[in-house]
Amino acid sequence: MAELTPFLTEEEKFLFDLKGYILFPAVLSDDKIDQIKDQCDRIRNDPESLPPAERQLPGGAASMLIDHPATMRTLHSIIDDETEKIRLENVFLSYRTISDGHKGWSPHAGGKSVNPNYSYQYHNGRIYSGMTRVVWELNEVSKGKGGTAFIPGSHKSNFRPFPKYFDDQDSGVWDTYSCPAGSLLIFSEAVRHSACAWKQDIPRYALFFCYNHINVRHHKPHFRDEMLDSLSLEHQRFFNDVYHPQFDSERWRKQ
Ligand SMILES: O=C(O)CCC(=O)C(=O)O
Repeated sequence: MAELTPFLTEEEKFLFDLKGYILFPAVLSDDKIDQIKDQCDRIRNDPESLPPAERQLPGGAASMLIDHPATMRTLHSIIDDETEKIRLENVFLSYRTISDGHKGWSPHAGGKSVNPNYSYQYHNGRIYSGMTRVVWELNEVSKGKGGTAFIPGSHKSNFRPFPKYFDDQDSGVWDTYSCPAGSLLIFSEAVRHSACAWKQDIPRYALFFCYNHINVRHHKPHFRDEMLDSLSLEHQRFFNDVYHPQFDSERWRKQ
């Protein structure tokens, strides 16, 4: 993988702002993909074969993704440039097969919002994104065969409700992607998006990490203490409670 710049390049920032999502192909090595998939297979089929702390994501091998440099340079560019102001509030595995009967198409979100959860703002040369999904595609995805679909730019659209006819998968306003295994997809929850029925012989194997600004939480907390306690201190900080870190300072602790 080429050397990463500490923040998104001007071109990457432009594309994320324009579309509301960005794809980085082939970020993870095969070796790392295998380690994480092995953990996920065991969670699905044989959780007892893992130590208790690794039976919940993002414990165990998956913890290497919590602050992966390719994620952090993006989050530092679109949520906050200080790591301590970024939270990780939800993680799940999206495992889909061609025959699992998953409902597939389900467009949601989109449009400018003053709701802090789904907030997406541009101000003075920088992006302020609220809830942001970081998706690791651990298997290859072919375009139109089950990756997440988006209406590019819809995080900034003004008219609502969204006209029903544009929610049709064939309306012509939707886009999606193909990518090799180990690719990284990052999108603002504010962009209109949808799951798609999975149409490939290999399963969808995607890990969804949901980040947000430290002052906001959308999901109900569900992480178990034994998993959190097993993480390094650098990783534990992503699960801090929802408050501004200034209250950790000596001055506020004395009050
Ligand atoms: O399953 C997908 O591809 C999309 C998931 C989704 O809709 C979401 O993360 O809000």
